[in-house]
Amino acid sequence: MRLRPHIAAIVFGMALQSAAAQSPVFTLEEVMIPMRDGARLQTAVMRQVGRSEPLPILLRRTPYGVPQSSPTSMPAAQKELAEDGYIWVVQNLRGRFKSEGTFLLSSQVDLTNASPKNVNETTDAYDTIDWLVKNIPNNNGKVGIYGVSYDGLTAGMTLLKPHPSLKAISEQASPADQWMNDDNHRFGALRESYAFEYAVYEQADKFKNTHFDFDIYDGYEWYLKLGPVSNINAKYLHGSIPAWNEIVDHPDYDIHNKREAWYTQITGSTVPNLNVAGFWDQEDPWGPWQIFHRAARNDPDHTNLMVAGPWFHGSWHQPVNDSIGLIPLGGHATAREFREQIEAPFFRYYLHGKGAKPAWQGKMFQTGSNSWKTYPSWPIQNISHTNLYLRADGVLSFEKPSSAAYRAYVSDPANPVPYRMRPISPTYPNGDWRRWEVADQRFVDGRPDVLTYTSAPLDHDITVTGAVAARLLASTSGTDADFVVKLIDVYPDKAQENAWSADAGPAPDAYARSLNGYQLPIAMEVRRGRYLASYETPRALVPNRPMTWDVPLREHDHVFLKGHRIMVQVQSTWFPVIDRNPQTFVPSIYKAAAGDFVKATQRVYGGSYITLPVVR
Ligand code: PG9
Repeated sequence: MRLRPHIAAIVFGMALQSAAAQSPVFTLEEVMIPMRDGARLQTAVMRQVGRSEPLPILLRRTPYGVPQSSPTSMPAAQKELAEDGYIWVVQNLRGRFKSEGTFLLSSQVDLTNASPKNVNETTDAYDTIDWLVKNIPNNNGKVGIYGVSYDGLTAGMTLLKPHPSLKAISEQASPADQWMNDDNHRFGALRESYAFEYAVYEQADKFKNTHFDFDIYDGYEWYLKLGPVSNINAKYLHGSIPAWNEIVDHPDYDIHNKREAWYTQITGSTVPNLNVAGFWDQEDPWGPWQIFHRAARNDPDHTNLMVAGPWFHGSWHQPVNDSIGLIPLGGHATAREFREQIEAPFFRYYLHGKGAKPAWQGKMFQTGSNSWKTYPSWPIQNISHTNLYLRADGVLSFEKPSSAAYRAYVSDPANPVPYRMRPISPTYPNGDWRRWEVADQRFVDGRPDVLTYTSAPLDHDITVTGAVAARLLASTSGTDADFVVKLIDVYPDKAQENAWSADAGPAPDAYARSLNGYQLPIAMEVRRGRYLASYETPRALVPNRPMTWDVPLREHDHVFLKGHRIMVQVQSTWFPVIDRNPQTFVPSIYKAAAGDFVKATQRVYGGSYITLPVVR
């Protein structure tokens, strides 16, 4: 069958290139693929130069734009896969760039509605695959879909109604529930800077990714001057960004937000799926685990796999990943190792029929020990749930304190704790956003509104593999409040030899780039008081009444090494990644007025603890 280009075909001719090194590695054609409702989606089809045998198709669906030309060397993210050979297909989602239709920025799927007008990312993927296997010459009839983040979401959503030719999925850093714990919120607490900047990025202009033009250099200062969240529309967007309007119109876990949680419709491992998560993913650290756990409920053929490593959002596709921020990984190039030893063999088996079926359920790069671990099943069973108690004297102890004495601080929305060191760069493009979750927490340690609890230096390694959680016994003098809990690995003061001599001393900027005394976050999370009793119906807190605050801290695989100390920090603001809680209960924080934001006194009681899944 012939490939029929509907838009100008871009074909790269070898004749135009003088040196072989300059030759494109793909031929590239652009096609418009029709969907069931008639909308046509802009799609780039790339064939590896020099590969003429029938090949499987590897599809990626994205809102960020398709390639307009071929690279002259194989991109790092594709290199290992390209050795097996694929027909690479990249498609713009409906309503993005030249793709027709409307980009809703939505993951709603109604599986009960068979109307051709009922279109969503699941049906668009289905129709695309159907068209590809019938129209792309020399394909072997097998299709894989993969991608990171939004691209991963569109991959994951194929689980709901897979095309029969879809033989393998790799959902990587896909969101699962935007209200509960992915990009836009953490258990209903708004990720203000991210949600706003992302909505503008994707919905301000169909034909590009838009960067909001900040008129103040430091993001912390910009958001503080902005005032209440309602000013985003009042002063800047004026209702022009539908995704932002949806966020502020639906503050609670209502029907709309529940419908967005597409993963709840997963019935099992309908197609082999390699789920991939980063332990320091600053955007979607939660979704892949939920997708994995849902599919694991019905996985008779053991085709639902979970991989996680020391990665930022998608950094497993970077050429090199031999450290996480300043933290070295024992000489491992974890990104390349993942692609070479996990990702490529997975697609090789399911799409080329070569190699062995993965005989494990989980593979994690465990930090601290800096080694790959293979788990026949996940979560692992040989763990003891071990509590570490927050004592009123600031000590973190394995022994339960006999007294419920408390520590207190005043949380002031006019002076919130920054979530990363100022000045804070915009989320896009580049800047420091990607790395903030590994930042040394000494930048807030000692603030009067941050409580720090520290253990004695460990006399043996403690391996934490599985779900971490905190349970605070805490109160506020207000009627609403946030509590943020951070689990931190504190490096010894002499963790490493300094790279400078005693006589010459450190070069400018070198001192802070040592690991000595480094406070490395392992897990961090926020809970919002109004949602303690119900996510659907927010309730006011009773001033000064101690309550149990359960703070889930996600799944991890980390060794706290002998000589290190374990630290927990507690605070009530985390700005501007989390919007400020007025600390006065209001029906919707997104409609709060400046006068609603008040200081509050928070107390954290001695019975509070963090539970670690310690490997026996
Ligand atoms: N984290 C981004 C995103 C995915 C899905 C929905 C909204 C945002 C991304 O990096 O694609």
